[in-house]
Amino acid sequence: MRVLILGGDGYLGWPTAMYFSRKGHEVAVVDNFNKRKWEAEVDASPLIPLPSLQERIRIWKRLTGKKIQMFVGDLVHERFVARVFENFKPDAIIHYGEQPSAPFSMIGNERAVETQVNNVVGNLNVIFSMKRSSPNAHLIKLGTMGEYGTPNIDIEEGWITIRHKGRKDRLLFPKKPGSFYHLSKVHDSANLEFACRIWNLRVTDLNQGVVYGIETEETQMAPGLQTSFHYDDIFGTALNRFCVQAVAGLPITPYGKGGQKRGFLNIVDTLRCVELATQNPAKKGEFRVFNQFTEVFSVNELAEIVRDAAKKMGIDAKVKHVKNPRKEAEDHYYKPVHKELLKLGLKPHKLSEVLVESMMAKIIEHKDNIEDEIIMPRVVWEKKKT
Ligand code: USQ
Repeated sequence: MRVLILGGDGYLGWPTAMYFSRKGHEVAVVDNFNKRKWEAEVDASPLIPLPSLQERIRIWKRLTGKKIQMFVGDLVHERFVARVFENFKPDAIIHYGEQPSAPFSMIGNERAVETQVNNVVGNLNVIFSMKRSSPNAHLIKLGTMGEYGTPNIDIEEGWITIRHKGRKDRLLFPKKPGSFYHLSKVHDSANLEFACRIWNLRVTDLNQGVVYGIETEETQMAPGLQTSFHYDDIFGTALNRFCVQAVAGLPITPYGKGGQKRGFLNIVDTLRCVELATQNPAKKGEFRVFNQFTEVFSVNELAEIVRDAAKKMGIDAKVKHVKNPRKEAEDHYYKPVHKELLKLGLKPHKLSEVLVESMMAKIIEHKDNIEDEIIMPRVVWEKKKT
């Protein structure tokens, strides 16, 4: 297959590129390196310094003999996206190329607009390029479980049949997201569903949970092939942050009561889920949604798992609840369905202490790089007037 990966320089994009390339597919990556710019602007360096994308592609070619093509440009520029599609002619497009952080989108007016313009306009340009030059290609779009929020009912996979006043219809599942970032993904989903309906495109929206992990088989094949691993308050996610906090001798920080539940999955399972989606494409005109996570944990449970794993490694980590910078339910019902990827053959790598220990062992190798001052939350959802 000819696989086009949008956001190929990112935490998931780069491991995905190597994964598909190693399996013999023709791979091209697209990136504008905005994420690196945003990281510099908010002072958030990855734990392990990252070679440029060009350099990683060269290392990969030297190691495997396989070429990964690279297009540098911005998805919000319609002509750039059109040129990439006309030039590469993808069979599958894996779209990670968006601003991925909820706190970043909540810094203020400018970042909220930047997030939504970047994500929504970029996605629209992808849709139009598909329609014009690759109408039979399959788009695998990274959405998020956060689109649904935490409703007091079971969460279905994208769609729900509603009976109302004696009539019924199959509709997109109601959305109640918790940040302008998560909202950008809701808008993407609505645009994609509409495009499938009117132009017969085929799309799989992967409503992914919080990803954790630092390594995949391919990132371990040679020095320099690593992916970006963040632990700061803006681009770092819960479990990754907790592991770094434990290694740094800092308290593990559940926000508020810590009863917030989320779906989680290992980075290795992300790659497999994306592969399963490409191997089993959506039908023409179908907007298909998979809830992509393997386990549900509360933030408190995660903190305890990390604390216990740290103890086994001789680290006496402490859990310290901090004031929640977000506006979110801290004690709630959470039951999302996640059957479709299992039906296609996903064999989850569950989170166990062993895995947490191996993550921490890797973090210990780079302990000297940890910057304590970028760990505590700096962005609040609502500034209280004093
Ligand atoms: N949290 C803490 N302590 C911390 C960091 C986070 O208690 O030190 C809590 C948050 O308040 C939240 C939960 O952990 O309740 C998850 O937060 P997160 O920062 O790990 O993840 P989130 O902001 O939800 O976003 C991440 C990715 C995003 C992806 C999303 C999937 O950054 O790209 O879409 O996970 S999901 O959460 O399912 O929407």
